[in-house]
Amino acid sequence: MQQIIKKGSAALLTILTLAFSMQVVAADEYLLVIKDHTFEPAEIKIPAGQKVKLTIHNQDSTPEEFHSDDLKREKVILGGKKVTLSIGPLKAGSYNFMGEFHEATAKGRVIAE
Ligand SMILES: [Cu+2]
Repeated sequence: MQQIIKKGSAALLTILTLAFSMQVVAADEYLLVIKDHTFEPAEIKIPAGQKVKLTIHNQDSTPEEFHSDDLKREKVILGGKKVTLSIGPLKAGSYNFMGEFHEATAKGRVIAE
């Protein structure tokens, strides 16, 4: 009986450890949606001094180019597709980005703090 309990606690510990590491991964990942040639959200806050993943989901049917001189990133995302970029570690500050194919409406910024 006691052995069964021990095995049970080990399994529970494994589940908790797994859940914790998954949460850490999720916290490092940010989602940016392109819809109607705009970015949602237009402002993304990330921790300064830390490398993060930015997943951009283009929900429009036309291609868009995520372009940022500040972040030194440039990536074409086809209609309906997702792309994951890694950004940072960044110094505290504001970093502009835009959709180069729809500059008039597709604008946003990353705030590192
Ligand atoms: Cu460009």
